[in-house]
Amino acid sequence: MGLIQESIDLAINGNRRELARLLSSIESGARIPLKTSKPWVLGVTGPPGVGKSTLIGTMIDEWVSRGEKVAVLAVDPSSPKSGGALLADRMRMSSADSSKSVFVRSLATRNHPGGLIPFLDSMINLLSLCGWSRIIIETVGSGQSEIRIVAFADRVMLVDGPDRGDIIQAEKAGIMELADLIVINKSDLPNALNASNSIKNSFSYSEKDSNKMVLLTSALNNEGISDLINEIERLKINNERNSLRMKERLLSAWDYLLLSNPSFNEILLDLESGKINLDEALGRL
Ligand SMILES: Nc1nc2c(ncn2[C@@H]2O[C@H](COP(=O)(O)OP(=O)(O)OP(=O)(O)O)[C@@H](O)[C@H]2O)c(=O)[nH]1
Ligand SMILES: [Mg+2]
Repeated sequence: MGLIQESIDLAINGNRRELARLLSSIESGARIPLKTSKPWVLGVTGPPGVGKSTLIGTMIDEWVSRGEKVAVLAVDPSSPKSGGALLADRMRMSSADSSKSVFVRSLATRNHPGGLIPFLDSMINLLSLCGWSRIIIETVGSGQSEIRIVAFADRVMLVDGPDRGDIIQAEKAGIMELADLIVINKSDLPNALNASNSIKNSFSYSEKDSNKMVLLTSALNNEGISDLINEIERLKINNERNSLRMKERLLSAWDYLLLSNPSFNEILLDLESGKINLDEALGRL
């Protein structure tokens, strides 16, 4: 306990090695006692290859120039050249001063069959306590598990490309519902404006979506980034979406509890062999 407190104090005073070590301990199951702080978290998700990491890189530059300290948790970076590694390379190349204001960490869900839930919250709290004023969670895709991860953020940004197929995917998965802000990246490509107009058009028919922002950016040409940051800073917590997010958080905590029940596998076997039925299995759990 004393040692851990010492380590937390060092991390709070800016020791990045200590911070990294604490994050690893949390990832391997340690419960670290933290004073509560109010973290600022943005969840970023969207289909593979739409430019999330590149865009986050430009957003970091903008935030750092405004005096913020930005930490990124890249969940399941799909290739070593994207996600965490891409951002880390980028930060190494930028000036020493700005790299002091940036912290990037990759997380792999495959190491955690029960999901990231038990430690994502603690990691975010620790980062916030250590002075990281803007915390970003990047995930790839728009399925159920991504929804559950971005539900840990109080603000959610969906990034899409100019390709209509990607957008339909997001609508199907329900991530569109959860997002406060939709960004069509690659605005330098021909179909981007069309894609953005068609989303705006579909929102205009629905009362709950009519105030949802749709923005165009080109991470490649650094266009639209400052406007994007302005809009994100201005976002108000939307009660309806907030309650959707709370529901996802509760459901994932519940799933985790269920999966980590020591009798789970035994009950599963009894179900398989027909010894018990579903109701009885639930009762035992
Ligand atoms: N034309 C164009 N290309 C872009 C833009 N932003 C990113 N790219 C390119 O798109 C490709 C994918 O970029 P990433 O930033 O790795 O995309 P990602 O969404 O993080 O990818 P995953 O993490 O693998 O899902 C790279 O080749 C980028 O250079 C943009 O605004 N315009
Ligand atoms: Mg990426």
